[in-house]
Amino acid sequence: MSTPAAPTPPTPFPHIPLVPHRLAPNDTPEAAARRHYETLRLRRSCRFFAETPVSRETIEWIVRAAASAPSGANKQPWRFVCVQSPAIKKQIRDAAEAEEREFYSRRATPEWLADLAPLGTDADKPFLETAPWLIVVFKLAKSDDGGQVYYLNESVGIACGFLISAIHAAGLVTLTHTPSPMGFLGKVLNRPEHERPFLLLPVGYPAPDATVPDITRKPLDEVMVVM
Ligand code: IYR
Repeated sequence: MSTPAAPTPPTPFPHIPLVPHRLAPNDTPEAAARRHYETLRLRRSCRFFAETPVSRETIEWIVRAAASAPSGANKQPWRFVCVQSPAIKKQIRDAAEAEEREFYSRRATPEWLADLAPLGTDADKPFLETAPWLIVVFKLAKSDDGGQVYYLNESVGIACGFLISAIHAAGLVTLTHTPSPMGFLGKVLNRPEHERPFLLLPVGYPAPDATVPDITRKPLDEVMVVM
């Protein structure tokens, strides 16, 4: 954002030595990868939040982690709008629930509703007010300087993956909420036209009595092909 608009840098970026992320001397890639998996597999999408506050500093580290993601031509085509204002959270909840009522009563196909039924979701979204923070992720259809962006959905999708794992690493929970259509988010949050809503993630501590559906992931041999 600080550099003036320049279509192509006249000279290549200088290269500097890679700073590797090295494991401890007695650690192994197998053990490290497994530990990471064991941590990530504890992550669950959670719809029930405690009102316990989360500091702004925590959210800032989480957003730094997300914004460290790779992106097409390093354009970093994302904005993370972090909402703690109860009044704005209420506006978002009211508008999201209006869309969701349309979705559940009219827009969703019977097959979609049948796929959602076992998860027990409905148009009520109390978590949009109980969670101490809502992170609304916008994708940038153009750079802030008006320049092109590349692989927009891939880039922002990767950043959202980083965001979700950073939330988990901080001992917090979230869920990916995708009210559809979500144009209202740009209006409520007063965002410029080139910022398009992508995902909405409530962030906080789980409620003490939070439950999650008893679902599992496909076994490795169903998701992995080795040749
Ligand atoms: N956006 C709706 C519906 C919904 C869709 C899918 I796909 C889910 O996995 C869960 C919900 C809602 O948030 O309720």
